[in-house]
Amino acid sequence: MDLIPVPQHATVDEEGRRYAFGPRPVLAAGPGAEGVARWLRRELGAATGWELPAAGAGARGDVRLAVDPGRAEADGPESYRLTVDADGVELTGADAAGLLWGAQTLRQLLGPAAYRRAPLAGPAGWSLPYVGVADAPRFGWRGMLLDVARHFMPKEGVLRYIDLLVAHKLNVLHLHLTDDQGWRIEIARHPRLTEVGAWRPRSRWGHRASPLWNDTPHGGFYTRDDIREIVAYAAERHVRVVPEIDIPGHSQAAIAAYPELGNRDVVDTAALGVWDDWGVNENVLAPTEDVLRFYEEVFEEVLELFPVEVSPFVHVGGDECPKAQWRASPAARARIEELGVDGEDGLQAWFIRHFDGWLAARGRRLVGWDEILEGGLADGAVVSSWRGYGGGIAAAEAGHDVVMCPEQRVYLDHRQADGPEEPMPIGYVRSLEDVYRFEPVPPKLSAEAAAHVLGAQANVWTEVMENQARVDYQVFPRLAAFAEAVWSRLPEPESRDYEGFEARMAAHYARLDALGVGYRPPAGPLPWQ
Ligand code: TNX
Repeated sequence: MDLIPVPQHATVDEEGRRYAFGPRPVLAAGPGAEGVARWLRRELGAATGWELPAAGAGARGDVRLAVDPGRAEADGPESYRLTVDADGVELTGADAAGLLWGAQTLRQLLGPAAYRRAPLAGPAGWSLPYVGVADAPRFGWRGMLLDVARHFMPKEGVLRYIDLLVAHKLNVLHLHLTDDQGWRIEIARHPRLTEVGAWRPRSRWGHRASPLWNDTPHGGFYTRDDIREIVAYAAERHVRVVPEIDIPGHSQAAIAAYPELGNRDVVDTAALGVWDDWGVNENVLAPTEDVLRFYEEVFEEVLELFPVEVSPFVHVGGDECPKAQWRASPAARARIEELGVDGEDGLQAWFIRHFDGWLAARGRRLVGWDEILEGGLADGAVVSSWRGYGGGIAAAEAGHDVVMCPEQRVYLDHRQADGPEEPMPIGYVRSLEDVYRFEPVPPKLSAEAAAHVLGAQANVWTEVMENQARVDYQVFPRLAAFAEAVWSRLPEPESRDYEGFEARMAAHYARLDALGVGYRPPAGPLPWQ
């Protein structure tokens, strides 16, 4: 059946029988299934030309959708069951999300043409193999981080990525909205964040073969309505969006817009522009009450734009905050005294803990990179473990929820093969096989601590990805391997059947081709890549 990610249980008819659709199939959707019915009409309708009208009273739909909450207990949240036989398609989800994931399986079974936006000419004749599938995800957090700060991805691209996540049964989009190199979300109260902070004169090193790298200015941002649209689009597709506003490091774009946010007693922050280089930046936020208020105002708007149903988790960064300016700044030293915190690290913890409480009081949970562990955290805070598994292990053992995204495994900015022709010379090699053998739960965790691993995400940092073609190249096919590692219940990493996965990938490449995804070809980059 060549399904990716591989389902928990699947059987296919031994006689090879198939259900053949007529030219005008009808759809029966039970209560709670209306959203997925709409999705099928829109997406499968585009590829097949079907209108999928509602089945009349007493008529049996060719496709029958139902939500059966009773199933959640036995099969788990987001689970689905799919049967195809002489009676057509029966798809039942434990919830609407499960139903949507089942619809992805259905689409894969229909074949690559089901991923196109218009029917192909010629004798169509859609059919499905008789199958029985019972499937459920291993983890509730199956995510991808998209860094839209280093290089802006226009709104249409983000919506397309939401569709690509859905096609792989992934359900979290972590949007890295701010960094030294750009501020990408309009904040009405502080307009200079995007008027100034969304634009940089040039990026000093793009991709070596790119005609864009040389002194090309770069910028862009999402308006408030763009964000509302992205969030609504994701919500309809059962994708949670985690907005990230990175503090107190990675903040030079904000300081360029509002110099009072920086450490003015040690640097002339008014002279700073949006950063035109990559790496870890020393221009960090000043540890003042005014800065806290400013960011509370920012987060107030963020919470308004990202409602709790779609974004129960809000990311505050917390990574890579060099302390040199705080060490040099008399004002920061006085603050350390005044607050009675433990040096510069204590100041960083003070920042994060402030927003931890602030977000908790508003019904949200803070997420931060594993540096936030340094300094003590409230119980509800979630840790993104990126510097390997260590932070995640420590956090889980201390009772915090964790999202695993170790750079050694799932940083998709790192190159996927060695070789001089490889267009992305960043980091170490993280091959398709490496990603396939990614295991979110380290074996040394106790069962109790392992229960704190909410799941995992693949991180797409875009320093060297200045357009969608480059993002596609880095993300695919590795995201397909990642999806299987977080959705499916695979054996231990060493005993995983990578060859079997590769064999199934042949069918998956055809789906990606139909979708127009510019993945890295298995034989290596094309000459223009
Ligand atoms: C580290 S991961 C970073 C990012 C970079 C990335 C490049 C993390 C929390 N910080 O700012 O883009 O490495 O691989």
